Amino acid sequence: MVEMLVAAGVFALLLGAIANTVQHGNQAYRQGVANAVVEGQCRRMLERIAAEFGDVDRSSLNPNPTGLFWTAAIDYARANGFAAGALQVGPTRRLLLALETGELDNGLDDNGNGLIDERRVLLVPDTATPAERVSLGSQVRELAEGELPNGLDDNGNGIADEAGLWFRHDGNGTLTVSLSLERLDGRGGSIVRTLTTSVRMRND
Ligand SMILES: [Ca+2]
Ligand SMILES: [Ca+2]
Ligand SMILES: [Ca+2]
Ligand SMILES: [Ca+2]
Repeated sequence: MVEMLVAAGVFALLLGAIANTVQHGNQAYRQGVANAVVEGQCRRMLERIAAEFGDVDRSSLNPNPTGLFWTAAIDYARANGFAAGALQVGPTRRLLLALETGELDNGLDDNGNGLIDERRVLLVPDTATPAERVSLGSQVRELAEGELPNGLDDNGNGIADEAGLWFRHDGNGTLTVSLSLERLDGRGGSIVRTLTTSVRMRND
């Protein structure tokens, strides 16, 4: 009888340990899936943005963010062929960060999605008609990962208070683009992912 009780006790302990392990495993699994979703979203958005600049005439950048200068809004023109020996460019395009629908820039979560002052990336295919815009994605952070609004370079990348989307030109045809996304993890925290890429522009 004593052996049976001990065995039952051990069995109960074992079951508890297994349940605990499964629960933690599930949490870790869900966290891993959520991280991968945000990372995938960030990668797709960044690739889409970077694809805008593969055939851009580098002299068309406005502003031209060189040195310690960065920008979250940029105008540019894409090459679309040659005519009479001269490069032809299409209409001036624009990428910019805009406040998410329902958000005001006030340090509060106005639209109730748990994110504060979050942005979306908009593409204007022709600045002659600026009201025609395409959204390239949402959940962009107001500031880049690791930055506080204090005039300092908190994340040590050489520029201060940069936004969740920023462009920089090395002055020699390479444009760096960085994107920081944030999403709630459903457990009171948030998932932040930042990806950075570089694009070689045209020089014609
Ligand atoms: Ca919000
Ligand atoms: Ca707000
Ligand atoms: Ca910085
Ligand atoms: Ca800062």
